[in-house]
Amino acid sequence: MLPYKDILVSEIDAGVVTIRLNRPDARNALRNRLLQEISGVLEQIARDDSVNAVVITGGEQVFAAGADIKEMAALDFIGVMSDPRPGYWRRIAQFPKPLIAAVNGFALGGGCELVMHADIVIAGDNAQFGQPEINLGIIPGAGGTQRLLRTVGKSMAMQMVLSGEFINAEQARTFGLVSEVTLPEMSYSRALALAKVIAEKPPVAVRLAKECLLNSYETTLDTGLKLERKAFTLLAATEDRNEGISAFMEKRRPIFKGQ
Ligand code: CO8
Repeated sequence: MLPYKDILVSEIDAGVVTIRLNRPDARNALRNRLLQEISGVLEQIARDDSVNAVVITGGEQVFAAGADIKEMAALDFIGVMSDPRPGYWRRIAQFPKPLIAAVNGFALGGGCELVMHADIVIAGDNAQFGQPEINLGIIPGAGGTQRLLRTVGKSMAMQMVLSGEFINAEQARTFGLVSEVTLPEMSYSRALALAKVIAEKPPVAVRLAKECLLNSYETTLDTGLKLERKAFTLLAATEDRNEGISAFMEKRRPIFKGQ
């Protein structure tokens, strides 16, 4: 992997790479460079068959404090119009492999939106999630009015976006923003363990399952069911399906090859 400035990227470990946000002095504020690095490394990983899952994490007290307010404050109307950030976010959203977030401390604004780009979220019990953009006279701009509503429902999304108030880890779990709450010192190891479990599964099936699940945001039930059926049928042509079924019959562990 290339050296990065705003993120730390681990070596590949059992098919898993960890991306750690690394701007502690700015509370991991998501300046353009940081988002560009995340989207760039994810694009690289998407093409790398030896990586099957990614963990993204931040610091012990702050996952990410949102967009870099100092950087964005310099942008006028034209600047915001031609901002490259939506392109970075789109590329992160298009990452086809499982992305698991381990979140401790504050995940605010763009930080909370980055969490919502993850497929699974493990939170330390000190985590706090919020969309405080309203306090700056703006609104969320990377999915905070759309993904948040689809995730936590209308009332809680309205409450968070209109009041700017934060919710804690347990509330986030209750409302479906995170799947598990752990002790803060356990959130990363739990996310990594989960990523390793998923990395052992047949990669093509994992990829299609993710695609089908995410499609449920975009389509009607009928269209989603058709897409699911097509993906299900497609998997009948894979060697890994034969291997999975043979291994079950032969009472042994399957060895998946991603084919
Ligand atoms: N952007 C830029 N710098 C930041 C940010 C940020 N989002 N958050 C913190 N910093 C910087 C601080 O300015 C400070 O820098 P310096 O040492 O040079 O003064 C340093 O990080 C440390 O910050 P604190 O002293 O505040 O650290 P604490 O540990 O006391 O508090 C918090 C941590 C609670 C995370 C606090 O820093 C905070 O509330 N940050 C802002 C949170 C926020 O409002 N996020 C939403 C951002 S808005 C967004 O994501 C969407 C678009 C934004 C466009 C803005 C256009 C005007």
